[in-house]
Amino acid sequence: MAKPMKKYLIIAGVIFLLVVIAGVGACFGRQRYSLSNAPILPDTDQDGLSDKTETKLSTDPMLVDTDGDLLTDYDEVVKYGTNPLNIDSDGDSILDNDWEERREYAYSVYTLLMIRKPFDIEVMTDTYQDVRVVAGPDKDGYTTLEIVMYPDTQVPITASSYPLTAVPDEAARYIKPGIATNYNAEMQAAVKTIVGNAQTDVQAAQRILDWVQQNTTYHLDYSIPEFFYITAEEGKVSVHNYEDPFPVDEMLRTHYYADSMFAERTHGTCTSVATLKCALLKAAGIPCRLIQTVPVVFSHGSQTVPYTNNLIRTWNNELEQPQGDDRIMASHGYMEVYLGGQWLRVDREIGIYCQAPGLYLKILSVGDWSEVDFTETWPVDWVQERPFYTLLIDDQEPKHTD
Ligand SMILES: [Ca+2]
Ligand SMILES: [Ca+2]
Ligand SMILES: [Ca+2]
Ligand SMILES: [Ca+2]
Repeated sequence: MAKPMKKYLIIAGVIFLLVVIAGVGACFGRQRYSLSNAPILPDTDQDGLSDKTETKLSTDPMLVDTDGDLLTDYDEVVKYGTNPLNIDSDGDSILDNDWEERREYAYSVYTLLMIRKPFDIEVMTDTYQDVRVVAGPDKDGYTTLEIVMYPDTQVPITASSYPLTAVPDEAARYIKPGIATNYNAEMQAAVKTIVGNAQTDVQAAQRILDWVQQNTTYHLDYSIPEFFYITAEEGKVSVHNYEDPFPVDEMLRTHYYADSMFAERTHGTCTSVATLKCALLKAAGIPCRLIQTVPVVFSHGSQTVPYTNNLIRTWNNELEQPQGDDRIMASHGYMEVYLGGQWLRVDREIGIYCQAPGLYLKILSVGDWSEVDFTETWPVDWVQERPFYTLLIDDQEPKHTD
């Protein structure tokens, strides 16, 4: 009996793996990048499209918005799929930059979301999402946001020569250590060995990410989003509402501070591993910031989510059906790294929308978790008392396919 059972388990395992691979493929899109040789290409107007690409597209490599419709060439080509040489791509007399019109050439997901602080409206519009405030904050602290997400966006990855010679001030401040991303001299020396003879920033970053994956392990089988308990004032962290049996000092040592995580080759949840990776990237002189995202397909307790039935595509979110005490905390923290002269989302891989299969909305980016305080507005048990509510969600395949 044992053998057939084992066989079934193996088959089940293979099926599971295939589903995971298929899911990952769906999440990241079809194109795969070979990052070890991401090219160094001049980008005169610094819009994210190389001069070479702009010449091929007949856009102006000296001008960020060639047709003058208020959408950058980069956004038209990479994010929206509209024509960067025509202010009205489909000729219906509505300009490409119209909030609805720009959804007609790429797959997009619309959501109406109520959310409490902390979020940063300034950084919420990026290559994957557009955000605007509708109302609020109300008496309970909820602001209502209108959001359009473009999860199919495939960013072109170009590199800069490494070590970096010129980093704009705006990015340079994200090389400095923070309370959590507290790299030290030992880590700086170690990271030199890890990046070795890397010729580009993308190559160096990839080696650091790989090193962390291969040389550190998840510390114990327990999972808390560490920073939900932590505030930092005047350089000191304090822990609130922490009831886990795991001792506080040990939690801080193995999950929060990058220097001790590095020394012990350990890390905690996604926010924790992002801290360690970010500290090592900073130590390598590569600007890095941490981003926090929230799942927009979300329910809690026994609540059903009829709005997800309206979606054309299926976006599995583990939080859709949390059960009892086994609820999964699936807000997701990862990174944005300044590579090839632009900020790229970096999870386990460079330049992808997300690692987890689901729809995640970026709500803020910070140089260090100590710069943000969730403890006031996000209850520790935030699945029950939610700091964000999706009121409406629908998705749309492109109307035009040319
Ligand atoms: Ca350009
Ligand atoms: Ca334009
Ligand atoms: Ca246009
Ligand atoms: Ca139009």
